[in-house]
Amino acid sequence: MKTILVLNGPNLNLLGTREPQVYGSQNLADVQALCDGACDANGFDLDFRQSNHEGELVDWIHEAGRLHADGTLAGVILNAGAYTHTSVALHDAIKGTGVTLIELHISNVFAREAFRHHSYISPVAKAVMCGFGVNGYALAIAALAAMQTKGA
Ligand code: CA2
Repeated sequence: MKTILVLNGPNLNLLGTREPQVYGSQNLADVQALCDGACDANGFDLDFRQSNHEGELVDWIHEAGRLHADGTLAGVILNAGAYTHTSVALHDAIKGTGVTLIELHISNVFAREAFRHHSYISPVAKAVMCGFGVNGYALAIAALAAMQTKGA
């Protein structure tokens, strides 16, 4: 059974504590449980992590690249939080490993402030999802399952 690595960036540990109109009322543990159910339903193991530190996220992308090359990792779902809009380091890490990665945002970033419209992740991501709320995580897991089946 292959693993899906779900990575969450800065401040996502605060999910459910404020801005429910933007991010909903579920917390990160709820999101992990949602991902667990979606991985069970699609025949994946789940590895779910969160960090407020850019370098730690870079290290985890490198680790994912090794596991992807070994054939034990189906792909990465990355909600890089605000690092989406700032991090050349994450861009380079994803590009350098060649890992299959879905960029995910809970909110529709294009309906928000202009500084959220640019992403350093999108050019090196396999696909980009935003605006589906936390249910986007389950949709992204189903999308990775479909990619495995169709070899996309
Ligand atoms: O919509 C998303 O998932 C974002 O990646 C969330 C980031 C934001 O910087 C991106 O532009 C879009 C922010 C995550 C912080 O989330 C919090 C939620 C509730 C309370 C505090 C922080």
